Amino acid sequence: MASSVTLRGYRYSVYNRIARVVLHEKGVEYRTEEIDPFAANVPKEYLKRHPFGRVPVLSHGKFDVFETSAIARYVNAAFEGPELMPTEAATLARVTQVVSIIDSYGYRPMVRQVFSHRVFRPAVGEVADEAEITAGIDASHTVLGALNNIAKEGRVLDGQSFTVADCHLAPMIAYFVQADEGAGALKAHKNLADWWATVSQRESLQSTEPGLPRS
Ligand SMILES: N[C@@H](CCC(=O)N[C@@H](CS)C(=O)NCC(=O)O)C(=O)O
Repeated sequence: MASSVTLRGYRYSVYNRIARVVLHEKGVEYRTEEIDPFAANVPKEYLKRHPFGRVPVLSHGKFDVFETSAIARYVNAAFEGPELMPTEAATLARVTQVVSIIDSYGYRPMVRQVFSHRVFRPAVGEVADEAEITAGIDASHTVLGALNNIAKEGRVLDGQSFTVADCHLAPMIAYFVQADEGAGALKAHKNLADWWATVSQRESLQSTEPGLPRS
């Protein structure tokens, strides 16, 4: 029987990968539909599901949901499989905080500036802007420092527990460290680097590796 779950997204989107990591961790079967949000003509049908034209959107039967942290929490609650949302108040606060930190302060500098300019653009034959990379690395230090403090405290990002925070952060770090400057910046934050060394080996990360396009 065809799966009732569809993930519409762009193969190289870090947010698309977050949703995929959650689906893999929960053991949910799903089909994918490729939508490039950067293309000139995003299909009108897609914009009905996502009025902001971003990716991804998850559909479960007739139920559609966009915003990746909502997708992650929905998948966690709607399906069997390991529990990815802690209930203890302080631990839950840390999970929410990690997701919010990386969305609000990390995605733009670490993915859109550092990864896109150092790794993705050259892969598709576009020119990298060194000033963007420098600005992204400068901004990443505060983000990595805050996340390192959370990892050091040990409620989440300890390399043993596995929550929505790990699912959300890991694809961002995976892109960031593909740039030498990103890998160097992470090294300065020992607890976070130790977390990454463990989490990057998980099956859900390995099997959702998007690779790079060819120019
Ligand atoms: N707040 C959204 C962010 C999603 C997002 O920004 N996705 C990027 C791809 S990684 C996108 O669709 N970008 C298209 C654009 O910026 O026009 C979420 O949590 O799902």
